Amino acid sequence: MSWIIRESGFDPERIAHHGNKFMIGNGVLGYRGTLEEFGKKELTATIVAGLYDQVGGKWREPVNAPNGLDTKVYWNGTRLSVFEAGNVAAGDKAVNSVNVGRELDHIRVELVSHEQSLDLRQAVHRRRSVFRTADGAEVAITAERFCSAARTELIVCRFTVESSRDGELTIVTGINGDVWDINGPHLVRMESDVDGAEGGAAWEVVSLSASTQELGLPITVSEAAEVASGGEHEVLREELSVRRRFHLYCRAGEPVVLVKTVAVAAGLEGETADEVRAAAIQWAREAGQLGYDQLLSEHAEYWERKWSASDILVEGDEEAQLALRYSMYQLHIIAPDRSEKVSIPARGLSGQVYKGAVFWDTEMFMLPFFLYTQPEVARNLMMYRVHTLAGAKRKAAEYGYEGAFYAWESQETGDDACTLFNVNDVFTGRPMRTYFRDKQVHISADVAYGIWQVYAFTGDDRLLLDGGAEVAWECAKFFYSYGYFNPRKQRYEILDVTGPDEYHERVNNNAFTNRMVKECLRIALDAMEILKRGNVERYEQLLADSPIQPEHIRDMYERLYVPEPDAQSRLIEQFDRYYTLEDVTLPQLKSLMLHPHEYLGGGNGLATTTQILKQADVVLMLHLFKDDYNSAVKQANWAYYEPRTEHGSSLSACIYALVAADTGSPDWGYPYFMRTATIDLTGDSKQYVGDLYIGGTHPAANGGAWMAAVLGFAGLRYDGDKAVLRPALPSAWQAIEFPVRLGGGSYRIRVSREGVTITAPRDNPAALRFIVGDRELTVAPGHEVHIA
Ligand code: IFM
Repeated sequence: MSWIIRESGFDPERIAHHGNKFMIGNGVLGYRGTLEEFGKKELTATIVAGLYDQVGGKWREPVNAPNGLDTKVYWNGTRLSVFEAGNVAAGDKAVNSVNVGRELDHIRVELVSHEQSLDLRQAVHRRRSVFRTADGAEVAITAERFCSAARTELIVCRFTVESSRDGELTIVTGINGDVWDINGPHLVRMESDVDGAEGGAAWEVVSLSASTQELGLPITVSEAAEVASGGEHEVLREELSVRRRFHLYCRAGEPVVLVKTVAVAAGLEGETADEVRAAAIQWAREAGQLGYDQLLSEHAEYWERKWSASDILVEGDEEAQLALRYSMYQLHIIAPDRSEKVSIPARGLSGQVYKGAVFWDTEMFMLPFFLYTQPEVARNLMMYRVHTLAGAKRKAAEYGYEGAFYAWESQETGDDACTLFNVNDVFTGRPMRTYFRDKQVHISADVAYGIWQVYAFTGDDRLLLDGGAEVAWECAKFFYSYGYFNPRKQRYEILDVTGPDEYHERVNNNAFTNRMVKECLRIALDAMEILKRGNVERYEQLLADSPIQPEHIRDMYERLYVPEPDAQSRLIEQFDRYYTLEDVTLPQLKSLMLHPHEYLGGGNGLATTTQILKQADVVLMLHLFKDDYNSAVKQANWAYYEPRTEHGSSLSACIYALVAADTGSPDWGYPYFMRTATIDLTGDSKQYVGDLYIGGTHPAANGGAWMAAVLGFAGLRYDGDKAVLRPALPSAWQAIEFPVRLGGGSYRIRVSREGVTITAPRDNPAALRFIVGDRELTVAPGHEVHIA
């Protein structure tokens, strides 16, 4: 069963895509899948979770740390680089992919072969490039790297050069502070230093230290490097870099091995610059002393645990198998498994796109994967919302509302990084007024929903007592102050909002938003009861002096309008007067586009006056509240909205897969599942909105792939009390098998064409009730149950 993602040949046009596809990470650091000789033009990036900066009035975004893997190789004085090989040949950017394996007499270096791969099982990135040099030597560069899961401050790289002839080898390696920035430069006062005798001691550590512009936070990247076969070296210090130049004599067939241990430390918890620097030096040196094999083995142990908690087997569909595993890999490398101060940004740790901000993507699309496989990570994700409550309260106050209005684009404080002009018009270059920040109020309900999911799923009220109940309560207060009581209809309404479908801004009574608000109000009331029992003092503090009391929230809950399915058509109108919009087909609408990147929403967008929607909206509601709607309603709405959905957001396809499976049509859902699961493998997603670059990884789609497979095709649901399985396998699948954590116990579930098998290990704390089809059964610790 495959665990390897591989690409052969070098194509400069695919550098940005491969940077995403071959990402490595450990939840604290993300390192793009670029090559060691690459620099800022190739979008090399080392992203530190939770470290943001703003330069002047530009967009606030994550800091790209100095690149500690920067390495260049020279053979008898000639540089070996996938670029140099092609550029010397013809100066044509595309030439390298064509030249692989071809002899050209006018070039000094030929790229004989090139391969980049990712071992998903151990989260190790590899590259191998073979060059033929002017003296006829074949020189192979092999490098492997990982972001240590055991030591989250560390990136480790083993770099090997082997030649078919003797020759002079020079390796220049170190830390490059001249980094790619979208709205930078973020790092100032850059200084290099060398700890340990220069050119002497084996564990001499070089460092590059700087501080961020806005908050003056210190950051240091330190590197210990060792070449096993010795040789001489000197330290090269420049304004924005520190490197070592190793001079070696390379004998034919005898590999030269360089091991680099790179530590990245940032003062996120108030550490001083000296403390940060000292820590980075110590981490890099200690890791260097441990050696590559030891570091890899402790890292691999962590990954073994991650996979044993989550790996899915799909029988009969190799492509789906690999894509699903890859989707989970992408989630694992960005999961904050040791911190509750950060959550997962919409582009993971793949760069500065979308300001490195956390959206509703986390709660609605990623949380389920963690809930069912590593509930402790799910708790961390929601604790991030507890820690950023103050920012959400500031935002509500700024708009004149009560309670907590969570940031549409949230960074480390919870203040909103989303700007009022978030897209530029491609025709005029002018910023367009968008209402993501002001009007996507459903974000506060999504946060409350996520908190309740963790509580209901784990049965553990600590999250609620540790601030979760307060978050839900403040969100409910926000909606009470935002809502409108319609005296004529004697009901509360939610007016002037943008639902998930961002092409229709400032609409009234968006069905999804109203239903989510109702859920938020219910959650707040229940959560406050739990708080009252667990911490009456805090409960009373929250209500003291508050103009909004539980009876107000209850009244709104009972009388809030949620659009219902029409009795005849069974359709739910997406928002008031949606049906009056022009009913064009998607191809008709697209045929009117004058620019491939023009924004279809906003004041003047082509979709705004039509029924074309950007992403699943009503259909998402049908998935989240599946018990409220019968199959006929789900089918009717799926059939109506599906041809009208552009899937312009990577959050859309998985929802259509889920609802198709739910209504017993998994083969309708399968193409949507594949689209979701392969998004970061194919790179087939929008790269621009207006002139805004939005490339990067797609964690929400990665989470959506897991949801479609496990919650959709295997049909699993757990409500904190019982698990329900209603499988609907796509034709291509013979079986799906996966581990889950339910109610504090571990289970292995296999759904095949022959039946369902559930296995519980002996050390599970208690038995659990399952409903499979129309059968009800209990799976006790140490038992395996098969239902034909
Ligand atoms: O959160 C999404 C939104 O729903 C659509 N635009 C992109 C955002 C980040 O993924």
